[in-house]
Amino acid sequence: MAATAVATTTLLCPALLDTAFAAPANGAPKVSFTADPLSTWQTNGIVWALASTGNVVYVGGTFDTVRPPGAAPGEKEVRRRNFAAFDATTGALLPCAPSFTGDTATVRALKASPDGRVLYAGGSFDRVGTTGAASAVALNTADCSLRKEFHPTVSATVRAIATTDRAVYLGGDFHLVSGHTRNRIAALSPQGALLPFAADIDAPVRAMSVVPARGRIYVGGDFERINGRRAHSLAALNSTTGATAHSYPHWLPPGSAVKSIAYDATRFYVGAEGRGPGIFDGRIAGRLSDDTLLWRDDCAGATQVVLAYRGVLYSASHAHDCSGTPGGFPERNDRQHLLAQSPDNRTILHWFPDTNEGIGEDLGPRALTVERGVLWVGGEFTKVNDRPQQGLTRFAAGPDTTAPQVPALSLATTSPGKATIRWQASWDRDDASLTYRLYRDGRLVSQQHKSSTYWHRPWMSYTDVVPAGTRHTYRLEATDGTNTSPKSASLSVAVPTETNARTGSAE
Ligand SMILES: [Ca+2]
Repeated sequence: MAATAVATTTLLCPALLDTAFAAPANGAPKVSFTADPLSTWQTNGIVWALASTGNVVYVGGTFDTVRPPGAAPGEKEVRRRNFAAFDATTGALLPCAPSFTGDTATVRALKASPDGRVLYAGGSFDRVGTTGAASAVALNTADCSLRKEFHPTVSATVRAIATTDRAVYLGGDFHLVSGHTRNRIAALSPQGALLPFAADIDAPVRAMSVVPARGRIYVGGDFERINGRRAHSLAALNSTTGATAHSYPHWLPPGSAVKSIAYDATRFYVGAEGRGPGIFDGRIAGRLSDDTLLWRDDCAGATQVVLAYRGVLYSASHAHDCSGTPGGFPERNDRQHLLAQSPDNRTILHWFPDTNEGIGEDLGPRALTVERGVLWVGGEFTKVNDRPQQGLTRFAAGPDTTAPQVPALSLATTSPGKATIRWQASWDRDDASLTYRLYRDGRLVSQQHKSSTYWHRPWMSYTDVVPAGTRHTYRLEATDGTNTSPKSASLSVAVPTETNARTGSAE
């Protein structure tokens, strides 16, 4: 089964919560993916939604074509109108390709049924293939055919979908569903009949996550009131009736809105985006059993999506200034667009694949899903780890393929019989501790380990004891344990005699 998140909704299969995996001996959870992207198809526009089931990843958004890995925009393009499907393991483009069309057509939400047999799609569109539709449809995953009985008419954009065995929840901007008043949230049976569930919400719903075991659906968005009472941006509703089960009046400041909700066995997680002074852009964890706030992470940089998978909380944002977060970084010009954190205490883990901000609102990644152990990332980026890659990328448990850059050597001091060589630690996107090997005249003289991040690269040194008056060449290599850098440029050192002045030069 898949753990799935899109920009608007997340559901984690509790069976995936392997507690042994989640809590290794040193206490820090283990990230399931390297930071090296797998070869992946691309889109020519923004990916807003991802869903996965049965070794297929479904991609929705605002795009006209997809193109193979490595192709530049305009090259080798294949027609796909706002929807595409890929083999989750190989990444291959699949023939499942209904066109979602209409004025300013876009797919904003995708969600599989719990049994994986049906894929629900929402957004803003009035035709799917040759069939008329009204912003929400269902596809049979077995053959990609439209489920004819599921054809609600939704009066405006659908931005979030959540599913149980009995209900399909739609959230968004609408007021009417199949001719009945439903203000921004509605539930249908899997056969497409409108259910009595109703909640009166005063502004768009952008995120939903339903917890069947607790009879609740968590709802996030731009709203201030639900069912006639104040509920700023986040609420839990009775999943049968729509009655407000809990609101969280002080969890988010004015100006911040929930963009994504996920949960695991014991907690739920919220990702928020804010505008203006004093806003909240980060992530919050709450306890499912009693709605206690467990932690708030106030990194800056608009969180678009959260995903809980195997004991780690993944998120997409443009994080900058995480100085208040354990393991976090100070304000910098370069923003970090993907994060892995401990769900226990929000500690930022050493996993730093990155995208650029790209097109659209310049927000980088917007959707996440995991299928068959592969993390898929969709959004509006045009680069991944500084290389061209648009709209989609993927990360797997291996292989780790990138060697750390090798630092330049410099001469710190010499004295008769001694030379001190120094260098600044390198960094690696998915290994905190790197090993540095220093060679004198081709022979290993020092091996040192040092932890580093891209914002904290300590200086390192080695004092070599050599006969006075001799001349030597030093080179360095850095390894993450799997990939070893080429050796550095050599540093030539003349070790002085008692009467000789100190000298040293890099060649
Ligand atoms: Ca590595």
